[in-house]
Amino acid sequence: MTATQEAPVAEIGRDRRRKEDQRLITGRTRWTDNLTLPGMLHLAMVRSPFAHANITGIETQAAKSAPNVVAVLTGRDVADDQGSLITAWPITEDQKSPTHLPMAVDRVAFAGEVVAVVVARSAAEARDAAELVDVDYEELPAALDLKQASDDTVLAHPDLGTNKATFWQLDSAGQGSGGAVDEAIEAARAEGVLIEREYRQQRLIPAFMEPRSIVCDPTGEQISLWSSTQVPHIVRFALAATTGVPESKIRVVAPDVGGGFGGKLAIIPEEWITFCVGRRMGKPVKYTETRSESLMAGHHGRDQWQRLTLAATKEGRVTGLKVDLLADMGAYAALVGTGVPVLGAWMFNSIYKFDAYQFNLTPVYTNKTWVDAYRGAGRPEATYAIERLMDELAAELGRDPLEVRAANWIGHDEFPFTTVAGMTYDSGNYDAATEKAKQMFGYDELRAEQRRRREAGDRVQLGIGVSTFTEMCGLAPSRILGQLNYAAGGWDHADIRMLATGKVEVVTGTSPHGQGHETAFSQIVADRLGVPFEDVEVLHGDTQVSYHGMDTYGSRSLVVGGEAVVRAADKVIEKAKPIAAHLLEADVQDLEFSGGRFGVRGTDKAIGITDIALAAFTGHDLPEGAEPSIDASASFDPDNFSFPHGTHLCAMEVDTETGGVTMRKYVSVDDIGTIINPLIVSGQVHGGLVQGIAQALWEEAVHDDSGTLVSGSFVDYLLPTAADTISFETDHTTSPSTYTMLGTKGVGEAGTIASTPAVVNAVIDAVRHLGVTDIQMPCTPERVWRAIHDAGAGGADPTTGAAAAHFDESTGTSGTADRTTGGAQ
Ligand code: MCN
Repeated sequence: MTATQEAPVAEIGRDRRRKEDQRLITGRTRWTDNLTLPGMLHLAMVRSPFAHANITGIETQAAKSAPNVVAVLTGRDVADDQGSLITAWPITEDQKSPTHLPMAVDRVAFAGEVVAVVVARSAAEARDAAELVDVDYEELPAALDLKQASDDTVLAHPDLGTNKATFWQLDSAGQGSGGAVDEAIEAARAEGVLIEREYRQQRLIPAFMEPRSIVCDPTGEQISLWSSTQVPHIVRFALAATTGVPESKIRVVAPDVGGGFGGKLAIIPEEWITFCVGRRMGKPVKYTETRSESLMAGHHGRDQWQRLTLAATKEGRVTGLKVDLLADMGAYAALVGTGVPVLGAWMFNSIYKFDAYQFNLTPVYTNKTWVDAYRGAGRPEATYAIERLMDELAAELGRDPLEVRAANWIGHDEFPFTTVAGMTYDSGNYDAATEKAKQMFGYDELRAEQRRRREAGDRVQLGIGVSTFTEMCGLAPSRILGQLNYAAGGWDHADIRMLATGKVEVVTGTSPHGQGHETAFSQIVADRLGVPFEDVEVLHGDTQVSYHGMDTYGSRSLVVGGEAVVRAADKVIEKAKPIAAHLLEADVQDLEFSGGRFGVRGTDKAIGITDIALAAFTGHDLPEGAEPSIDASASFDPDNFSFPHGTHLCAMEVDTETGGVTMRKYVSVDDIGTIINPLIVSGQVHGGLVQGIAQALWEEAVHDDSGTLVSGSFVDYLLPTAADTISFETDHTTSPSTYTMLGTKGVGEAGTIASTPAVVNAVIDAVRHLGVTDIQMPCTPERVWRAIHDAGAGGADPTTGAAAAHFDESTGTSGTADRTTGGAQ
């Protein structure tokens, strides 16, 4: 036992390739759909082709007689078992939430809703037989357009009497007064600058790589459910709450999951149906959705209309912001769907200081698939609005957009800073991130080039887009969630098991689906306990292994789950200390822990923590009263969110004759506090950027007049590939969070939140001199061309935005637009 051992290299901050990569990238893992159990049956769903219809009859005989069909069950057949799927976040006490049965019984409320399920010996036979189920529908008028639906002329659910779920407000002048913001608006109208705009957040589809798949095995002591989900703990809770089966009798396993992006943050009808059918059959059953089902009937994201009024002085100081938001809920209140726009409510003010703010939210039901979290959930929508508005303000004042932002943002010496929306930001340095981004981007040079090209009247014009964003992540302080009527807490949990062989097992309540927790959490534990990175194993995603947890979403896993790991590690050290003192024949007070070893100050006597784990395991020589284990557990509930920020700069070239757009340069400087694994972080930023850029340029879920999803395949829903993007330049600054022991902030959504406005601002900046002040997303060549054409034809309306006046949802043909069109080189 000596203290003279080399201290391990610091793991935190080190580029580590992901431990998970080998099995994930080579496809050697077992996805849910790979699972085959003895005697397993297969399910296929029968789905409504109508957006809104009464079910007047279902004929199942032909399907039942099909080869190898074991059963056909309709909603009525399981009526006694069915309860409404839960919504965890009714945002007000009086929120109206339509009953959401996993299988419709009398009426369907969106195209794709399940009306029956076929059980067969193979998936192919189940699908073939599903075609034979004959459902009689009586079509009803459908509420499809968000704005029209808010007028209640056609009801998505006639029994609710309205499409409006509720009304929710945040008002800096006190609930409902509106005084402060109205005063700011009137003052700006009289002698300042007033920017009034209406922006559309189009509907998006969280198109993860692995479609959802579920296996239920009811044959054991417990009912086991494997699901490609982000939230095994929430699924277990929801199944117990809606089926009456005790939680302790349900095991939910999320094996390796091929992405989620919020789209697997739910208890989905298909999970409930698979669980229910498995129990009824008494045999293992499996359901795997097709890609078409995934796009059509999984939940969608965004889908809002934002009416915005920004008040400022002539000198460019923002004085107030009013937001009136219509949010499409789709047919049902999803798990956290109504809460998504509420998350945005605290972000419209972003990094800017002003005194008057009012946010008015009306969530509206329509006859389309329901809307829930999609990467960023509420925060990208808010960031888009404010970052577009700041550009409009700069344009109105004829000033540089970064200069106008800098004049309004919180100074780095002003933290912690409580915003007009009531959030207290932990830390940040907007000047530093912006300066770094400007240097990397070559901001001044590109502005000079832009001027030259404008003066020369080039066909291809250059635009520069800015987004100086912040977001709140690390969902979430339970206390705040409680105040917001959220049904659960926001804590997370970790167990650390110090094995006798010197290895360390870490159990986390988070449930990664591509984020690399096994690697990053191993790095944290390796540093904290001074053990080799390779000796740490991180377990997750099985409620039997990780009994407590709140899963993965809201960029929470590191700042909540990772902090629980830190605290558990510290408890391990505390537990090991008296044993170390005993074995070293020293006083506890004289011990210091460093590099994985307890040493006696002033001597060379020391003992490694893994030796203490072995000593505890044998129990041969422990101090009086010591447990024969140094394992420890910790739950962590954050005091606050964490507030990453950054500056993103984008250069776009726009062909003024074709409307084609080409990205030339993208620079991001993110500040996420302490970074655990820079390689993982840069992967997260890159992936996030692509998703945000895709909203700006390509993706849109389009329904036709009957409510059928037109962009129902990847031919029409333009999910980008690596070939569609350029090589991004990413870097960071570091303002450690003051709310986490490691100083970390989340990163999983930052790229998506920041990039959409940067890109659209760049496209508009390229053609602003032609009179264009707005182009609705996605900025397809057609929309860009129309905006330029209409502005040139005198159609530009500086108050409402040229293209907004011409935006026609029915011709919103982004689904068939060619993303390579344009050829602006
Ligand atoms: N990290 C780090 N240092 C930091 C912050 C994070 O090293 N300062 C690491 C973390 O340890 C973790 C990863 O970066 O390995 C992401 O961490 P975090 O920001 O905590 O986000 P979560 O792990 O909670 O992941 C959720 C987030 C969300 S909300 C969406 S949506 C999203 C995303 O992550 N969906 C993803 N990234 C995704 N990545 C993949 N591959 N697939 C998805 O579906």
